[in-house]
Amino acid sequence: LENRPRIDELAKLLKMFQLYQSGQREISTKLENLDAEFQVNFDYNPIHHMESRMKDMQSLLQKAELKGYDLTADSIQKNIYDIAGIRVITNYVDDIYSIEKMLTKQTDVTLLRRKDYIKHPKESGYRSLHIVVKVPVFQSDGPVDVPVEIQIRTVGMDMWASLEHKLRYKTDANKELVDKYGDQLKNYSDELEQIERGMQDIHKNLI
Ligand code: 0O2
Repeated sequence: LENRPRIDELAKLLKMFQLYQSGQREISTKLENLDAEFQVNFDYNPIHHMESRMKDMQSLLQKAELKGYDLTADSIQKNIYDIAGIRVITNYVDDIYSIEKMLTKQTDVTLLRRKDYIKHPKESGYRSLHIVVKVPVFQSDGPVDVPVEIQIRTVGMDMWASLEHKLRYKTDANKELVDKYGDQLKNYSDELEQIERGMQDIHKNLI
């Protein structure tokens, strides 16, 4: 990194990290509570599992630099929304939208951004619902609103995204291989969508 942040900016960034981590915990707890309530009332869990991650400082600064933002806590806070991230893996496609609805209608949760890559999949075949919500974190001197990015996807979409991510970013795959497997994966993404919808229909008919 050419423009490393100054020490006082670094201190601000570390403070911001702590705050965002609290925001992440607030949202994780809300999701866990909703899932637990579903188990009691409907004998069904919409959430298969959840993963939380904080963007590490290096990739945060790299992203800010790449996008041309100032490497200051203020600018990063204003422009980057995925510092605190939660991935929610559901059993079925409909569970994705019910979880979104149940979470965003809570009075202390506000929807800031929404990208529906299920209705509009990416060129690669990537499918997921991405939302950014803000939630208040109560600090010693009062509440501060914190944005948290939530990626909601089915087990099938998650399996697909992990393999595709590996193909594109993790391996030093040559272009030929990336093209070949990329096309194959795009087809699998469409097939998976059909299979998951078909399985959801069976599931609904069994209730
Ligand atoms: P990581 O470590 O997974 O977080 P923005 O964040 O809005 O400024 P962008 O590119 O508009 O940037 O965000 P987008 O595309 O809505 O979401 C980015 C994240 O979605 C990526 O995070 C991936 O996790 C996932 N993603 C998006 N497109 C694809 C895709 O084609 N294949 C796979 N496997 N995942 C995808 P990062 O930034 O890679 O890092």
